[in-house]
Amino acid sequence: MRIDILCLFPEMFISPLNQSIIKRAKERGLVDIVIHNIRDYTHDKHHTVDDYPYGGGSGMVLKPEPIFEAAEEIKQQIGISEMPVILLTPQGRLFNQQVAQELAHHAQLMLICGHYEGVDERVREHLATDEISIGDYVLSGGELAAMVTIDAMARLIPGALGSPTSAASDSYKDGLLEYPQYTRPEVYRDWSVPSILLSGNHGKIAQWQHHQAILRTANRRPDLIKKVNLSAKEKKWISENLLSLK
Ligand code: 6GU
Repeated sequence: MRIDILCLFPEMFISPLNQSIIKRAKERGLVDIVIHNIRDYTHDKHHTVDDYPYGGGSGMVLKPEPIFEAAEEIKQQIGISEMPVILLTPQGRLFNQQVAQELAHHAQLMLICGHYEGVDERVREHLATDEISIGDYVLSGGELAAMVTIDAMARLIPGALGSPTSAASDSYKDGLLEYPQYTRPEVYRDWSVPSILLSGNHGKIAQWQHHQAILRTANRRPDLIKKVNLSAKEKKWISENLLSLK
């Protein structure tokens, strides 16, 4: 997978993309991330990337020319004319695990990070093929949002994680939050690990974990539990136990 990023602050990406799972995925050749500074595609003496909005108003708007020229040059370099071009913007569709899965299937992606008050509308209309927001809050720019989406995608690429089952057992994979996890010591400050986990009974353990996952989801994220296909037994179990949870 090759990801080209167009942005105004390339330095922001250096540390986050060179740690942990993304670093390993890059080293293994699973993902190639190329960062481009939109400013490098300007032609004037001051390398102008933004201008005042037509119609007035506060803030500046990113000019279309450097963004189009950067995107076109990159497509030409790679040798493909069509690729998904994603504009990171608070006005985009909401990013979630399903969107991460969908995007992780592409061999090439271009991410455009907006800044200031916004991006000239012609970039949305004639260059972007998709617009994504990472949540209902306003960031100073699309760079952090791009990193969030790249992290979520990279870990889905087969071979990126240490264990092939890690991604499959993640929160949200089956629409449920994760069950509680424990490691040694067995007792810490009087707080014991649930005894079922020490029982060696793998069937019972799996059942406990599943029950914890659905209870936790029902408790904390009623919006998510509505979308999960639960058996009549599971629904009954939730209604009986919902109030007993912290
Ligand atoms: Cl993608 N960009 C900005 N600037 N703010 C955001 C966002 C993106 N997603 C949520 N807030």
